[in-house]
Amino acid sequence: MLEHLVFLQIFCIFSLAVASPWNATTNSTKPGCLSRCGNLEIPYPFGIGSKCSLDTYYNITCDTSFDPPKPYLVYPVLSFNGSDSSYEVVNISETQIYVKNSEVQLAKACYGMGFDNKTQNSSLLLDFFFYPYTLSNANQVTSFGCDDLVMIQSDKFNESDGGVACVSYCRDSSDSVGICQVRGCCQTSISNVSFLDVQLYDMRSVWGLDHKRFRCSFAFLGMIGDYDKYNFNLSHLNDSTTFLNNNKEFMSMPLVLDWGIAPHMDCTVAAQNSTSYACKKNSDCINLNSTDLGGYQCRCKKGYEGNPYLGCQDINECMNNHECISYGACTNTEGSYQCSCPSGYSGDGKRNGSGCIQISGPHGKLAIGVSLGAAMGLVGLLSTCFWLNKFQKKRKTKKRKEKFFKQNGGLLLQQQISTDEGILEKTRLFSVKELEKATDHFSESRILGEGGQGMVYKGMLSDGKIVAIKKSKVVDENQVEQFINEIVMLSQVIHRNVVKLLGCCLETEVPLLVYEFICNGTLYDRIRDKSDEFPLSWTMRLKIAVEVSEALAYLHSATSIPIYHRDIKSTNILLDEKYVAKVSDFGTSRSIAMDHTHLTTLVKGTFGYLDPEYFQSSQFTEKSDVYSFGVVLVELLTGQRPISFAKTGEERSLATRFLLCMEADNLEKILDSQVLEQGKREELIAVAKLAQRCLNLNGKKRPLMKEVAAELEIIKISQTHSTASDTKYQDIQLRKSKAILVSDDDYTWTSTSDNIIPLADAHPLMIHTA
Ligand SMILES: *[C@@H]1O[C@H](CO)[C@@H](O)[C@H](O)[C@H]1NC(C)=O
Ligand SMILES: *[C@@H]1O[C@H](CO)[C@@H](O)[C@H](O)[C@H]1NC(C)=O
Ligand SMILES: *[C@@H]1O[C@H](CO)[C@@H](O)[C@H](O)[C@H]1NC(C)=O
Ligand SMILES: *[C@@H]1O[C@H](CO)[C@@H](O)[C@H](O)[C@H]1NC(C)=O
Ligand SMILES: *[C@@H]1O[C@H](CO)[C@@H](O)[C@H](O)[C@H]1NC(C)=O
Ligand SMILES: *[C@@H]1O[C@H](CO)[C@@H](O)[C@H](O)[C@H]1NC(C)=O
Ligand SMILES: *[C@@H]1O[C@H](CO)[C@@H](O)[C@H](O)[C@H]1NC(C)=O
Ligand SMILES: *[C@@H]1O[C@H](CO)[C@@H](O)[C@H](O)[C@H]1NC(C)=O
Ligand SMILES: *[C@@H]1O[C@H](CO)[C@@H](O)[C@H](O)[C@H]1NC(C)=O
Ligand SMILES: *[C@@H]1O[C@H](CO)[C@@H](O)[C@H](O)[C@H]1NC(C)=O
Ligand SMILES: *[C@@H]1O[C@H](CO)[C@@H](O)[C@H](O)[C@H]1NC(C)=O
Ligand SMILES: CC(=O)N[C@H]1CO[C@H](CO)[C@@H](O)[C@@H]1O
Repeated sequence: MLEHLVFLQIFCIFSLAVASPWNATTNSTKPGCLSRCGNLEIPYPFGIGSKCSLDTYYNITCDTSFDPPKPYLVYPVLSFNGSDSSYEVVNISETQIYVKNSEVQLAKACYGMGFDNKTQNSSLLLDFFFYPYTLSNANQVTSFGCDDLVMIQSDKFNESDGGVACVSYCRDSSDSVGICQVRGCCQTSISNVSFLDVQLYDMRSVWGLDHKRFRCSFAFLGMIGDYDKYNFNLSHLNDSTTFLNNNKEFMSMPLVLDWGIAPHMDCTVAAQNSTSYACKKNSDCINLNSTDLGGYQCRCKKGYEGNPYLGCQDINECMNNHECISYGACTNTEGSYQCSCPSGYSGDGKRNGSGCIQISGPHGKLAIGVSLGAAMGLVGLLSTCFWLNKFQKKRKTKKRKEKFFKQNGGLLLQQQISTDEGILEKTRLFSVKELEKATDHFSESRILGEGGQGMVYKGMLSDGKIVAIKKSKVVDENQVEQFINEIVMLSQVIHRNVVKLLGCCLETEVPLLVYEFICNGTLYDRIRDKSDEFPLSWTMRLKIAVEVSEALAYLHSATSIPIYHRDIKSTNILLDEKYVAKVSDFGTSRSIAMDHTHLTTLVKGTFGYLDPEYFQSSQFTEKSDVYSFGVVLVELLTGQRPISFAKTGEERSLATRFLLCMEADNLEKILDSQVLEQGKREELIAVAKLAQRCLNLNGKKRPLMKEVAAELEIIKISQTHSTASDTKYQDIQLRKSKAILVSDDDYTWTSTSDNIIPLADAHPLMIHTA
């Protein structure tokens, strides 16, 4: 019986197998062209030699000096030393091409050169803008180093758009082994782009901190996951040659390119020119929406097979006699086939159609007896398959659900629930079914955004409630811990300016969190969306600052155990329909009870908001949240991004630029023009000074969050009470005596105009000199 089951399952697997896209038995190359180089088949539009490829972009050379021979893409890629080199082709699929060239995929920087002449800096720059390739989102940039920043720019034309960054970090000098996602390594995924500029910087010099630990840092472009399995010796980071020689694997990883035809063109436009149109006989054209450039691909029509770029041939469905119920009754037609039934029977005769049904009379029954019997047997077999599969699936699903529940910290949560009944009250457990229904099976069209931790989907529950569902990107124990952490954390918090967690689902491979849906997007987007009908006015900005500071003050001091958010940034601040701010994303948050006095942890957070003191000491304090909030305040004042790719050196950091402007008595240089227009100068100065105190490099000198909230509240109240709306910001001069990054407590300010601003009573905070 058991063998039968095994046999049945094997049969089932075979009957469900899918045909490979490139059919090896039909010609996949142009007549007279080589079809393979070494072990790799080269299908048209790619081709070896002149006239064998569609055009020069798909031209491949076969280097026979290797054994087996190696194919190369002729399309030249500019390597860092200025000479042309090309990609070795590893594999070609219907939509993607896997290539490698260690020179082009690597960026390195060695600091304090001069005493070591072996090493040289190199940068990583890829530009496919005019070529039919894009970097697939299966790639990522992995950077190796201690205290190094990798900046990734993916917008060819606008330096201020499309930039991301990550910091590779080592905790202390006793660390000796680097491991991705743990120490000495950071990774950043890239979405489908045609341009990439990767640069390495020394974090310590950006912040003026003390000496570097290792001299070199590296960044590699490769596929997600490829670099995760290797450990490396951190001390090898002192010398470029040593590091590369000891980690040869890093140099041989391929990257994936999505390929298509004619970037900057879609099917409708392409089809208008019949000479250049690449989709040949019996094929369909499909637009490539997945790339930032457009372009198209071709596919054989249904009922045809072959290479769509050469022309597709009719499939002779009758060849193997599998399609029709009765033997010999199959007629192949162009793009399809027909089956006939013996006399006395009607129907389409197709196995997967209505088959043949007896009309009447005992003769017909006999005539078709044999084949009908066989067919019945097959139907029986197939239906057994179906039920067997279904049964197996059901059992598997149940087992999987149980496994996931455990793996996802369901037990951890249950434990928490048993010790704290409050969690159960506030956190609802959703079933997978319910959430799949709510999100259309996690359809791509429902994606709201993508965070460091995972995807966020929009969904509608059966009761009509709109929710946001967060799904972790990878199955990783650390992330599971963060998810459970977020559940426990948020179930303790009730505040109108903190996003509400409705419940979670632990039955899936990755745990899912369900939140109230906040409709007006992130503060980050609202600040920059100039096209917006309702650009954020100064009054609204101030209101948002008050709300966020109140939420943080509440987390720091009003909850039973203090909670540090640890990832305050404008993309984690959501705005609802009334522009009420809601703080979100508590994945990295910690309540202080979990880890008593100091939170000595792996540095987490987003560069640009990261407290330099925390970076240096690895000790997260409540003042680290204050620093990050200070950066958000500066964003509200200036409308600029926390890191700028267009600037160089320390100017890259908005916080530093802001502090420099404050020191140079030049606040108006950096303020957003709309803020300058709408805000009264005393308000702007007060908020700017508060931001400056939050950004003090010395955490002890930063105000407490509840002090920040109180000061902002007073500024807001004085704004509403003030009637003199025409006292606009004029030439403000800020004067400061000490060096900017050391202390900023002793400000004086004067105005060049005669408009002496009333002191003390109306604006007591402006003369704050703690
Ligand atoms: C490839 O084409 C041949 C001949 O047309 C056909 O018999 C075969 O089933 C096809 N193979 C696949 C995998 O589609
Ligand atoms: C396939 O290629 C071979 C060799 O180039 C040629 O002889 C043959 O006619 C081609 N077949 C088709 C269907 O194009
Ligand atoms: C492909 O490259 C080879 C060698 O570089 C060259 O001789 C040939 O003309 C090229 N063909 C096309 C179509 O660009
Ligand atoms: C540039 O790098 C390539 C690839 O490593 C190498 O073959 C070539 O000799 C180098 N050219 C110069 C001028 O250094
Ligand atoms: C090429 O890709 C195909 C399909 O993705 C895969 O089956 C095959 O193993 C790959 N070949 C190599 C050499 O990586
Ligand atoms: C190499 O890069 C580092 C960091 O960007 C820089 O400080 C150094 O001056 C560069 N060295 C050379 C020789 O270009
Ligand atoms: C190494 O570089 C330094 C400074 O750039 C130079 O003075 C020295 O002569 C170089 N040494 C060698 C062996 O090239
Ligand atoms: C670059 O982006 C900025 C801000 O998004 C925008 O104001 C500017 O017009 C853009 N420049 C170009 C050339 O697209
Ligand atoms: C790392 O490399 C250094 C120098 O090559 C060596 O002394 C040390 O033992 C290595 N450490 C480990 C953990 O392999
Ligand atoms: C059609 O494409 C061919 C080949 O790319 C080109 O030479 C020709 O100018 C195009 N015709 C039109 C009308 O665009
Ligand atoms: C591409 O975009 C068009 C229109 O924007 C849409 O109709 C089509 O379904 C999309 N195709 C894919 C494969 O997503
Ligand atoms: C699959 C994917 O990430 N597609 C994106 C590629 O880039 C374009 C434009 O940048 C986006 O619109 C797609 O959603």
